[in-house]
Amino acid sequence: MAPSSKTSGSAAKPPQPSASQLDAVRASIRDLLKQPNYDDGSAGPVIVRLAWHSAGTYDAASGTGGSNGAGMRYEAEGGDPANAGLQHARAFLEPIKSAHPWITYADLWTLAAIVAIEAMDGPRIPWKGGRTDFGTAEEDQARIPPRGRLPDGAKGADHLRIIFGRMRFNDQEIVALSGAHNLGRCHLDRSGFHGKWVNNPTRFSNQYFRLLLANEKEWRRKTLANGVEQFVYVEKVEGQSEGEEPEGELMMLPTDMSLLSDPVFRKWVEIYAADKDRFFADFSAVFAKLLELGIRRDGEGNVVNDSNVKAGYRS
Ligand code: ZEM
Repeated sequence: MAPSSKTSGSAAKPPQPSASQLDAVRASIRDLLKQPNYDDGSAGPVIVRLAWHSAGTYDAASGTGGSNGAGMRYEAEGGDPANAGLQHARAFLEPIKSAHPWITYADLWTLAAIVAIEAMDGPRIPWKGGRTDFGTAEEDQARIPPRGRLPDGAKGADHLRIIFGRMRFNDQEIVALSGAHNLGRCHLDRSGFHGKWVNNPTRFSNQYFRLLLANEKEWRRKTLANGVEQFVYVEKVEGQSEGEEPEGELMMLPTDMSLLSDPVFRKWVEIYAADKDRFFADFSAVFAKLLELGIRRDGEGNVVNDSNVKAGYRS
C-alpha cells in the first residue's frame, strides 16, 4: 500500500524547526550530559539506551513499533520490565522538552542519543526529525507496541537473531549494534545484572570488542545473589582484599558472550576489535537505521503519517 500524500485524519503535521532551533536543542542536550552525581558522571549512556529501546520494538512484518510515537511515556510500554530505569533518561531530558516545546518527545529522545554518542567521542550519526508523539486517543494508544519485544540478556545467539531479525538486521548489524555496550552499566535494580563492560563507560570506543577477545579465556560465569548469571573478568589489582566486588571487575551478558561463541558473529567481533574506524562507520550507519525503523518519509524526507496501518496495530 503506497502511503497517500493526503494525511487527513491523522496526527498534526510534525514541526519543521529552523536550523538554529535544532542547534539550540543540540546545545541543551550537550549541556545536560555531565551529571556528576549520576552513575559514572554522565547521562549519556542511559539516554542512548532510551533511544534504542524506543526504536527496538519495531516489527517489520506488521510495520508496528519503532521510535515514532514515544509510547514509553505511557505505562503500556514504559512499564515493560525491559524498560526499567529508563525513566531516568526521560527525566534528564524533560527540561529540554519544556525549554523547546516544539520538539516532539520521539524526536528529542532519538536526537539526544546521537548528540550524546558524538559528545562521548563516538561517530557522527545522521538523524532526521519529524516523528510525532502518540496522544491519549484510543487509536494512538492502540499503536503502542506490545511488551516483550526487546532482547533478553540471559539468552544467546539464536535469540539475538530472532529479535534483530524481526527488525530486519543482519549478523554484521547485530554485532555492530552490540558495540553500544562500550557505554554505561548494568544495574541490579533495573535488569538484575551488575557492572560495566569497559573501564571508561562514558567514552565511546571499540574497547568492548577488544575486551571480549583479549580476555576470552578469563571470562568466568558468576551467579549474583539475586540468582542472575553473568560473566565477569577480574583485573588483577595489587593488594585487593577478598570478598566484596573487586575493583576493576568487568562484566559481559550471556548475549555478549554469544558473539564470541557464534562463528559468524565472532568474525565481526574480530573485525571491530582490530579496526576502530570500521566499527565507527558501521555503528553510525546501523544506529541511524535503527532510529528510522517504522518511519515512512516522502521524497523530501518528511514523515508520512501512516493512518492506513493503524488498523493492524497490536497484532
Ligand atoms: Zn543494551 N543492555 N542490550 N544495548 N544497553 C543494557 C544496558 C545498555 C541488551 C541488554 O540486555 C542490556 C543494545 C543491545 C542489547 C545499551 C545500549 C544498547 C543492560 C543493563 C542490559 C541488561 C540495563 C540496566 O541494568 O540498567 C541486550 C540483550 C542487547 C542485545 C544485543 C543495543 C543495540 C544498544 C544501543 C545501540 C546501553 C547504552 C546501556 C547502558 C545503560 C545505562 O544505564 O548505563
